[in-house]
Amino acid sequence: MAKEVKLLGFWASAYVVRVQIALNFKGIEYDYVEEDLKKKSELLLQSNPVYRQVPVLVHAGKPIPESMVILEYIEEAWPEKPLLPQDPYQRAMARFWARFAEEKCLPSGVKYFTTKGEDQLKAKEELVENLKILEGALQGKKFFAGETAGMVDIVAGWLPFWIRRMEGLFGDKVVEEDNLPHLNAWFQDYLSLPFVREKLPPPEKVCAHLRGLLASLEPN
Ligand SMILES: N[C@@H](CCC(=O)N[C@@H](CS)C(=O)NCC(=O)O)C(=O)O
Repeated sequence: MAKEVKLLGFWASAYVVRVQIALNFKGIEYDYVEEDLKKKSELLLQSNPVYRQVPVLVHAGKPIPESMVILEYIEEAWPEKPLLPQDPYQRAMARFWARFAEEKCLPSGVKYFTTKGEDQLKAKEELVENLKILEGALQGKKFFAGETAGMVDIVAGWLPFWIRRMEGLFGDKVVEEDNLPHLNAWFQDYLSLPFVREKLPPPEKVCAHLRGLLASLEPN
């Protein structure tokens, strides 16, 4: 029988993976529908006519696009096992850091991945600067949310997996014990959480996919 929740996704998308991790954290059952991004389904085009992108969460027939919006929706629709703190100030600050991770760290990570030479060195500097600021939000805690992971961990959660893949591809180190000790420890702690690990795509397959993306950026 079809489930009440459906997720339209693409296996190598960090945006999709974060939604899968949140659903897994909450213990929500769903049907996963893999999209061919070169030949998008009618359901995807109708569900997200503005951006035509994955992820889209369909709950009781109603589509919700955009991963950050989906995460907030999941939190509100299934309030048990909260991802956000109950205290209004702490809640606001969690949203602040989630937004910082999304609006500052993610674009600088993309810049690092898509540039070369001098430009990549500059992009790396900018990325490390932003990660130092983000590291400050850990404030000696194991996770951004405290003893267990929460919203900020899931939003910033692409970093541990995808940064390590980029480091492997470029033979470089961005996050290590020496420059970002707390974030480095968080990388390991986050990736070892069972509800996270279960939803990560195979690392080798992701490396091959990233190599393909890099090749597609090369001028013909
Ligand atoms: N801001 C969006 C980004 C989603 C996104 O970039 N999805 C990509 C896959 S990683 C996609 O659907 N690409 C297909 C396209 O743009 O045509 C979110 O957070 O959900």
